[in-house]
Amino acid sequence: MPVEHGTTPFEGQKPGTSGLRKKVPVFQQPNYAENFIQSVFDTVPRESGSTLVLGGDGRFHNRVVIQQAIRMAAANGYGRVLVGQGGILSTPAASNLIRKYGASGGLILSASHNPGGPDGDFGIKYNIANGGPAPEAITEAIFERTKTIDRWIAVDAPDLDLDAIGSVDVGGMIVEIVDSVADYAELMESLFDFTAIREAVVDGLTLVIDSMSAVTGPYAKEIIERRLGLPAGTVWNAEPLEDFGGHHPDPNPVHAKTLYDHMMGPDAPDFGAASDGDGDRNLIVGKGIFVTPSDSLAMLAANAHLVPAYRNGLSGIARSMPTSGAADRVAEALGISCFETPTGWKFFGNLLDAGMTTICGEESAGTGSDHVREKDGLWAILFWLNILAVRRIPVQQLAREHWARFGRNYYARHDYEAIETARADRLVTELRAALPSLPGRNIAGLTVAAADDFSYTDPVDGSLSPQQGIRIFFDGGSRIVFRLSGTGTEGATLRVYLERYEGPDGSLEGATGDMLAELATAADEIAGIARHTGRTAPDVVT
Ligand code: VG1
Ligand code: CO
Repeated sequence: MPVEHGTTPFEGQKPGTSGLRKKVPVFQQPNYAENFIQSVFDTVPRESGSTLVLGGDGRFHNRVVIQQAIRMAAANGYGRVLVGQGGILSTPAASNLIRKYGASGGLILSASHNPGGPDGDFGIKYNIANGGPAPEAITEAIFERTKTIDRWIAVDAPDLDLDAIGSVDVGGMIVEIVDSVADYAELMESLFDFTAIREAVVDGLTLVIDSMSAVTGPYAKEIIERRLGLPAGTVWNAEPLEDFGGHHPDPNPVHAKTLYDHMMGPDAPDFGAASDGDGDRNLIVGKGIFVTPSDSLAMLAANAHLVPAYRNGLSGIARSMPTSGAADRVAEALGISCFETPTGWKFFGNLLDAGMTTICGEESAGTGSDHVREKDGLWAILFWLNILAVRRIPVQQLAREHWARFGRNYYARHDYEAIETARADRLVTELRAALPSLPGRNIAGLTVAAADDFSYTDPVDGSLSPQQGIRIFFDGGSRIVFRLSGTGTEGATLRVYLERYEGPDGSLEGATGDMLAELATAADEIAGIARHTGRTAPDVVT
C-alpha cells in the first residue's frame, strides 16, 4: 500500500544543461531527492504498468537514492523497474536499456564530470522513452511541479540487495536487477568490426584507456580487455569509486593529466583515451597528439564509411553551437546537412529521431550517434579503434591528412570557475547590451564582423530556445563564444570558447596557444572578464 509523506517545496530544483545537480549535503536533506523524483513521476506521461530504467554512476549517495526511487516507483504505478547491478549504469547504457526494453523513461543518477564523495556533487536526470534526456518542455514542467509539491508517495518496503541479479517483487511491482554491461557490450559489437580491431592488436596496435575510477571501468574491462583481447591492465582506474579517488572524473588534458603526459612521453602507446564520471564523454589522444573533441567529431565523420554501422553513409551531422566548425566542412564535402544546436545533448534527440542526423558532437568531449540518444564515451573510443584498425596509420598522420584536406580549426575553451553569480550575471548583461555596437570595431587587431545571442528553433517541433550563448564573429572566420555553464554547483562558471580557422594552405602546424593568443586578448577586452570577475587567467584551459 502506498504511503503518503507530507512535504514542502525546495527552492531551485531547476534542471540545468543535464539534470538537477547539487552538492551531496543538499541532496541528503530529508525530502530533497523525494520531492524531485515525485515531481518527475507527477509530470511525465506514461501508461500505468510501464517500465522505468534506474541506475547511476556509482558516486556517493547513489544507492540511497536508488532504494528510495524503487519504493516510490512502486507507489506511482510503474509495473517494472530495471536496475543496473549494484545500482550502476553508464548514461549511454541506460539510454540503450530504455530503448531496448521499451521503457517509458529512466532516472539516471549522476553529476557526470563533477567531483563526487560526501562533499562532492550528486545529480538526477530524467530520460524519456526514446532514451534521450528530457527536452526543455518536460524539464520546465518538472521544475514547475517542484514549486508546489506537498506530498510524495512510496510503498513501505525494506532495502533490496542491489548486487544480486534477478527479479524481486516490491509492492506488486517487479524489480529486475540486470547485468549493467551485457546489453551495452552486445550493442557495441553490433556496430563495430571487433575482428578488425583484434587483428590490428595482434599486429601491434597498442593502447591505454583511463576510466578515471568512474563508471566505464566494468564496461571497458569487458569490451577492451575481454572481448578485444587487450592485455589486463590496459584499462586504468577500472574500479568505480564513490569519490572517483578524489579526482574530477572529467576527461580533458587537465584532469586526465597522467594519461595525457603518458601519451606525450617516450613510452606512449599508439592510442590513449579516457571517459568521464557517467561514461558519456571521451578524451582522444594519439601518440604525441591531442585530438580536440571538435576535431574528433569531424575526423570520425570523415572516416565513418570504414565502420560497419555507418558503411552506408551519414544522414547528417549535428554539433552544439560552441563546437568548432570542423565538422561543417566534412558535412559539406559529404553533401549532407550540418545542424547547429544549443549546448546539451537534449537538443539532438529530435534530429536523431527524425533521421536528420546520424552523428552528433560537442566540444566538451561528447560524441554519439543514433545507436542511443546520449553521448557515448566508449562508443567514440571504439569508433577510433575501428578506423585505426582499417587505416593502419598513426593518429598523428590521420590528423595531418585531415587538416591538409579540410583545413584546421584551432580551438580552446577557457573556464572561469566559481565566480560570484552576481558578477557573472553583470558581465553577461553588459555584453548583451554591447552587441549592437560591436560590428566594425577593431579589437586586439581583429575586426568584428557580427555579434549576436544564439537562438535556436528546433527544426522538428518548432520549439524556441533563446539566449543560448553570445557569439562574436571576426573578419577571416575566427569566433569567440561566451556562455555560463548550466552544470556547476558553486557560483557561476563562465565558459569562453575561442576558434580560428586556417585553410589547407594556411598554417597547420602552429601551437594552439599561440594561434589563439589574439582571440584571448580580444575576449577579455570585449567582455571585461578581469574587470568583472577579478580574474586575470582562466582556471581551466581545454
Ligand atoms: C557541460 C558541457 C556540455 C555538456 C554538459 C553535460 O555543460 O559544456 O557540452 O552537454 O556539460 O555533460 P555546461 O552547461 O556546464 O557548459 V555531462 O557529461 O557533465 O552530463
Ligand atoms: Co557525463
